[in-house]
Formats: sequence, structure tokens, C-alpha cells
Amino acid sequence: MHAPHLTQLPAWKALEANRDQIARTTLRELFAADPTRGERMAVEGAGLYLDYSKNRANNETLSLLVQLAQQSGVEAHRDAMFAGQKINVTEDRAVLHVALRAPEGSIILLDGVDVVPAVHKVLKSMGAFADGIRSGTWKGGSGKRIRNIVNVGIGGSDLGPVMAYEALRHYTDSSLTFRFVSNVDGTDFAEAVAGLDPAETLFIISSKTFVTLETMTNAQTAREWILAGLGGDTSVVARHFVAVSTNAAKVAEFGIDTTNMFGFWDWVGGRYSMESAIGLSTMIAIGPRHFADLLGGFHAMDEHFRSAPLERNLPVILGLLGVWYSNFFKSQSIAVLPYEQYLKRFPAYLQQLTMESNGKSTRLDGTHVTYNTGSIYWGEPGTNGQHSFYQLIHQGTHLIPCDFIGFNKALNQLGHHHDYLISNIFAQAEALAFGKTASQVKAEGTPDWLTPHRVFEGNRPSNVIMADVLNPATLGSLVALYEHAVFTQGAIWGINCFDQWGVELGKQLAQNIISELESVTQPTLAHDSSTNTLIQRYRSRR
Ligand code: G6Q
Repeated sequence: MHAPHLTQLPAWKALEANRDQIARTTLRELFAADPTRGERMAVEGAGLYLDYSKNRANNETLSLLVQLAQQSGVEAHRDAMFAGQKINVTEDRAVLHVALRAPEGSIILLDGVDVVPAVHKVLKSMGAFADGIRSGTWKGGSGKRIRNIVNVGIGGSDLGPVMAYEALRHYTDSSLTFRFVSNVDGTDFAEAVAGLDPAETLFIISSKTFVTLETMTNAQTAREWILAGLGGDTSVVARHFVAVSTNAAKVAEFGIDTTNMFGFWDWVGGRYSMESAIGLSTMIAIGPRHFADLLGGFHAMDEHFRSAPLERNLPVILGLLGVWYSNFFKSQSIAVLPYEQYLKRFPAYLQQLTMESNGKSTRLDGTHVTYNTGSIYWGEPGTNGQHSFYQLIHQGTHLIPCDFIGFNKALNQLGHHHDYLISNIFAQAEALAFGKTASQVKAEGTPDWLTPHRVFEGNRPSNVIMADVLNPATLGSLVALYEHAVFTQGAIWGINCFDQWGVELGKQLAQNIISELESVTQPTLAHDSSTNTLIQRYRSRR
């Protein structure tokens, strides 16, 4: 039997009516009518405080959104994920990233087997290796200490490690240099190794499948670079390469000793893997203890997601508000604006998490959706964006809900910087919500002709997410907050958050085109006229 269609659910219908009512009111009016709104519409959990009061929503909206979650089976779907059911149906896989951060001794069964001991076994071997690099006992082939760590990976095998390294830089061992190579563009590799001594360099080849074109190409180039730097001595290559993968056979085929391989499992999706062995570079950078704190933060949010009532559940609320704007206000995008320089790569990380997970238009039952799904996520660290694209958010024609992220304590306490920084979060959220009316603008002595240009309509929604300080635990909570918000949305939309078939076609077509570009003789081209011409032009001009 087919589940009732999302748009036919009673809560959906009621939300449409509620939207019509909300559309006639403003955040100014909503706040004026309820002096406690700012305290009431906030929720705290796993070290994070979410103020969602500046959303175009009233009490009824929130309760209807929660009903929508219930009527579309979010809780049952969540429990199925935690129970190791194969909810990634198009790949016939369980989705158990929550097991990666389950404390030792807890039990998560997959096909009747507890996966937690295997997770901790890998964590221990990662820890021993990380300690070896950090203490200098693991040496390169020529006996020199490893000082440079280069992670080679792409997508989920890159974005998490890069983001976490930048986010936790304050906690890293500054005697070690970390670089990241992802793009198949040779410039990425060339610049990543510029200035590095091969004798002191370790490559972590991070690839779940170990067949990814970009990563295998970069890994091969890395091998040649090490060999050239170490006088062609193949016997020492092993000291400069480790692998993170689920594919031992391919790792061995590449020439990496599988004793230097850190494994994970097919139930870990690439974009959900930063706390698996894919986080090896993170663990080397911050040390095993801090890595354990990171896992602790993730786990705290997992527990909150699993046990908090939906109306007090941070990821559920965040996810539901995304559904609210996407489906009931036809909003297309969400800006994520961390007011924390260390989170400068967080928006890029979130783009994959959100858009690769929920950028789907086929429902689990194979039918095409009749409503919007995943939003376009984007952002920059504050306050830089304020001097650039915030103009459009404040006065443009698009409705762009914003997530502001800030921390009560600075990691680099310098003069007034932090108060200035945080004042801008509060001010931006205030300006977006309440704007500035024509009479306020006029009262400042603005001439009539200029007044309309200086009016801020307001009524633009935002969330403010605050934590005490950016540390491994709060980073883990923050990432898990968005993971579960994405999950909540996917469950409501009835799509599979955990596959990514949309990345396949381009990859396949590139394989054909590679041989056409590299063919010594003139290839017979059978593409469309545009692709044929582009290939011919490139061949004759490169
Ligand atoms: C993530 C995707 C994708 C993947 C990369 C790298 O969810 O599956 O971004 O992480 O394509 O894949 P490998 O780790 O297999 O090289």
C-alpha cells in the first residue's frame, strides 16, 4: 500500500492555511503580540542553543510542522536508521554513521552483528598511528620524521577532512603541515606539495571505493613525486603512503601495504564519513583525545535527535523550518553564515551534506515529487558577506532564510574583536526580521526621493545558533545537527538522502571523452554538434 502523498496529509493542508495567515502578518507584529517569543522559541541541546523565534511562524505553525513530521513517519524512519535497517534502499545499504560515534560498549546491530567493536578497533589503530606521527616515532623511508601530511581524496573523502582541519586549527599540532588535494586539476597537486620535502611527507589516500578518477590520478602522481624525491627507491614508498578505504583489494593493487590501511564500511556514506577513518588527517592534527571529544559531540546530538520530543528537538526544528520555507514559501536557498573564521569551510562542507543528500526528485516509491525538495545552501564566514551579498538578502526579491552561527567565547581574544563580531550576528538577524520603515527612514531626515531606497522591509527569517566555544565537541554537535536536519527533511519528502545517482552520468561521459581527447589518431566523434566541436577545438589548440 502506498503511503498517503505528502501534499494530501492533513498537516500539509493545515500548513497551507497557516501559511496564508502568516503571510498576512509580520515578524514585527508577531514579536509585538508576544513579549516572551524570543525566550520561548529557543531550544538547547548537545551544547547548542537554537533561537528560531525570528521565523515567519507562530505556535500553530510549529505544532503543525511537528504533526507533518509525525504524519510522514520521521520518527519511525529515524528509528529504522538507528536500528541498522537498510534505509538506503537504492543501494541496499544500512545508514549507520551514528555507529561511528557510539561509545565503546554500546550496541548497534547490523544483520544481527554489533558493529561498535569494529568501529573502536579502527579508532584504536588510527590512534596508535596518529600518535606515532605526532611523536615522531613513525618515520619516512629515509629515516626523517614526518612533518607534512597530505590528504588525497575528493567529495566526502575531502570536504570533511578539510573543514575539520580548518575548524579545529586552534587545536592542531602546529609543528605539522596539513595539505589537501582533491581536484584532478594538476594545479591542485602541484600547489599542495610546493615547498614540501618528500622525505618528510606522508600521503593519506582517502577513498571509500579506491577507484575514483581524481583520487587515483592524484595518488599516482604522489607516488611519482615521492619516488622522484627519494631517488627512485621503491622500497621506501610504503613509509610515505597510508590508505583509508573499504576496498582492501584495490589498496593492495595500488601498492599500499594493507597493514597501513584504515578501514570503514559500506554503511558509511561519503558525506557522512568525516568521523570514520576518513578523519585520519583530523586525528593526526588534533590528536586522539580531541578526536574522541569530536565523536562525543556527534554522539550527544545523536542522542538528542533520538530522544528529545520533536517540538524540542534541534535538528527536527531546523529541518522542519527548511521544509516550511521550501514548500510553503517557495524559497530556493538557505544561507549559512558562521561568524567564526575557523568555520570558513563549513558552508562548503554543508553544501555537499545538504545538496547531495536532498537534491532528489524521485520518491522512494519511484514516483516523481510534486513539491520542492533540497534547498541550495551557500554562505561565507561573517562579517565578510555583509560587505558583499547581504544586500540581496536584505533588500532583494528572494526570500533567503539565514542560519547565523556564533560562539560565546573567542579562541583568539584580541581587544574588542569578539564583541564586534558577535554584535554583527545579533544586528543582522534583528535587521532582517524587523527592517526599517519609511517613517523611521524619514525621521532621520532622509529626503522623500531617497526614502524608498533606504527602507528595509524586514520580515526576513533567520535562525541563530550559538555554542559556548568552538571545540571538537561543539563541532561534532553542529555537524550532527545538520545531518539530522537533512534526514528529517528527506523523511518528510519521502526521498533517499543516502544515494547520489546524480553524480554518475557526467563521470561516465568523461570516460569516453578522455579517450577521444587522448587518441593519437583523429577520433570519430558521435556526440551532439556542440560537444563534437568543443572536443575538436580543444584537440587542435591545446
Ligand atoms: C559522498 C559521495 C562522494 C564521494 C566521492 C569520493 O557522499 O559519495 O562525494 O565521497 O565521490 O568517493 P571515494 O571515497 O570512493 O573516492
